[in-house]
Amino acid sequence: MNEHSVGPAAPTRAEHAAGMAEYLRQGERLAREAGNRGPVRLDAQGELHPNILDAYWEKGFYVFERVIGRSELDELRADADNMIERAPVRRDAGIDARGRPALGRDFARDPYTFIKPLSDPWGGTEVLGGRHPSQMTQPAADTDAPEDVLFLMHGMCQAMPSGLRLYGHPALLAIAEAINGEDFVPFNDAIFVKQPGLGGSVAWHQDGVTHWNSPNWDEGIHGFNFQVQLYPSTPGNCLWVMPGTHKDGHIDIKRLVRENGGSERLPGAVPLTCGAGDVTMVNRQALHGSFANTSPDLRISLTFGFHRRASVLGQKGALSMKSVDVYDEQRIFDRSAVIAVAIDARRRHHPDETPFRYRPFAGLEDDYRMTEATFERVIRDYNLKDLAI
Ligand SMILES: O=C(O)CCC(=O)C(=O)O
Repeated sequence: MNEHSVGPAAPTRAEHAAGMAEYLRQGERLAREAGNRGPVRLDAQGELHPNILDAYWEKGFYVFERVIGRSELDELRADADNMIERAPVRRDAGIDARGRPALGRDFARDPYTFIKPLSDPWGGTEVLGGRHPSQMTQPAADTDAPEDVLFLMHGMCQAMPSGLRLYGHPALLAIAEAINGEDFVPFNDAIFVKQPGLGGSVAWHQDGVTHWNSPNWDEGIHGFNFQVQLYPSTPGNCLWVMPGTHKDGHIDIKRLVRENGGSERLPGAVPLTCGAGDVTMVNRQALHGSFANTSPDLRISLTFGFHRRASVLGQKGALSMKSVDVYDEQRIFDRSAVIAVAIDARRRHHPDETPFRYRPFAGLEDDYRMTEATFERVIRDYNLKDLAI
């Protein structure tokens, strides 16, 4: 039993899974009705189809199907597995389970976040600006569960060659441009690892923290996140979204849960179920979250987001970048350079693909070719320069 789950109210893993079953079925029905899914459709100019744009702006999410092909998926899985295998054997250990030095001990930012099995590390805490005000159910894990489980992995552009190449994916960058304008900028990245029977919750939240009271607030001001799914994701392990809530301003989540009889199974939410290689796009203002993974299925989601440049420039750092005084031109340029290098890394690996043309770096491509020196200059510890708002 994990320390977060003691107390008479904590269901066992099996009880939690059984208790979720009807809610998951309802969610699947709502998801079918909501639609908002299909392949990426770009016109001859590389512009995203207006129907997709309309659907995204109406509901605050979209599921792009079959974006990542088989061979790229295999590369991503192998690199993600390598990161998982090279994680420290315990939270603070210097070695992995095979006795090798753990990955990332020399990274400026620790690539690994561990939690107790089936716990909710953020709900009801002040962590991350207190944006997860209501704690999810924390089922008791099976007695043979490990003490800690991997929850998040950071720095995919540094730690995973295929992760850097993914960051330069032409269709995904075309979508980012369509949503956030041709001078769009990056946000951050994180890999959510939700192991079957062990993975924790992400309590209901809205991502953005900076612009709720901005005079120019609108439904896109906090940007969006992609999630690239390495495995099929199911209602039991996937991300859930409350459609249309990106338009609602800052939501009183505690009240929503209270008015739902204290239950986190909020009515009207839809599960973003996916096939392997599908990519979800979720507005960072949409109410979203995921439940303790008491299902038998693994989810690994490569999560990375993009902003409008105007949303970030001149803003104070927030969330994991709280100590930053201001995001100035130089910082934005330096972090955006990761995209330029990623495009070149991808071009070398996929010579038959038309590379994305990232307007802020037009004419500067030769300065951002993927070489060892460029890796050291741009990619090493790039996530210290994340642009969180
Ligand atoms: O994938 C998840 O479970 C949570 C993702 C999330 O909350 C986010 O990307 O903001």
